[in-house]
Amino acid sequence: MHLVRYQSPGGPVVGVRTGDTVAPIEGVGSFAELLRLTVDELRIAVAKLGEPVPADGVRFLPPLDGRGEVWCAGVTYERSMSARMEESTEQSVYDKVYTADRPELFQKAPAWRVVADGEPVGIRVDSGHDVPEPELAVVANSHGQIVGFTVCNDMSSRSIEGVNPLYVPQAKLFAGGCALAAGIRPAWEVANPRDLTIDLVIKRGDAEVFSGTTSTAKLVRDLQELIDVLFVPNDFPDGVILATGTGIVPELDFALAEGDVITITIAEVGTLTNTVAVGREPF
Ligand code: DO4
Ligand code: MG
Repeated sequence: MHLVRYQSPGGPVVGVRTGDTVAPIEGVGSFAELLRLTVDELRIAVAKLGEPVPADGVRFLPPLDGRGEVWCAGVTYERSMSARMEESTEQSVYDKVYTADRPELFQKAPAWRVVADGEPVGIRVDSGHDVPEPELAVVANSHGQIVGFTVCNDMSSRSIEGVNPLYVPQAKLFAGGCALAAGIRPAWEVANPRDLTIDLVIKRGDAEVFSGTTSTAKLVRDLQELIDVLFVPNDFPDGVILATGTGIVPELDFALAEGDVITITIAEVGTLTNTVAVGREPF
């Protein structure tokens, strides 16, 4: 089962996708409302469904709305640390944060900036070296409880971050820079979120130009602890999605190009596919 948001003639609908059908959740008008329920309330809500329709005629929207936000954790896998130390002029910040008590957390995008599955993701016109970052994303309700998991692409400019880590906001926050898969797999259906395979495939035309794989077993941070740190100074009245960092970074000789098709698959959670576009349009 996946919790989904989808377009209908009357506006966005919140529903449940099961196999080839989608059904609205009765009495829940937005994802913000859904993410104000406790996990126990959510389990009851998803049992009260309206009339199902075939999923193949449905346009799915990102699973976040209202004041929802996407945040990211960084340098949570050894590979992320080593790749950044290789590209950066300031290496020590990365090994320090990898082992520090306080994780690196940054705000990635408000709900309205998030790109849906199937839409283009962006790279900046003023960046020469860009990569996708395939990440397990934890979905938390307004109470700080983990309600489920989805797939996030934390698109990143290696050339901008590599010059100076203080440029991270510019390397990470730009039009089309954050994509989320269409559905949220409820937490109660994922037996062990710390043992999920993450696959990344990048195609250029018919050619596969990059593929990589990792496992969330290599993530060095506890998922609930990351959420707890996020909630210490903030409230998230409409919920928050926290991408937990990348464990797949291509070698330095690989860079994305316009038209590349990026597919990220996380076992038990979902798949996210986007094509790369350059610049601010058409996001
Ligand atoms: O330190 C910069 C960001 C790191 C990041 O996004 C990641 O490790 O996934
Ligand atoms: Mg990242």
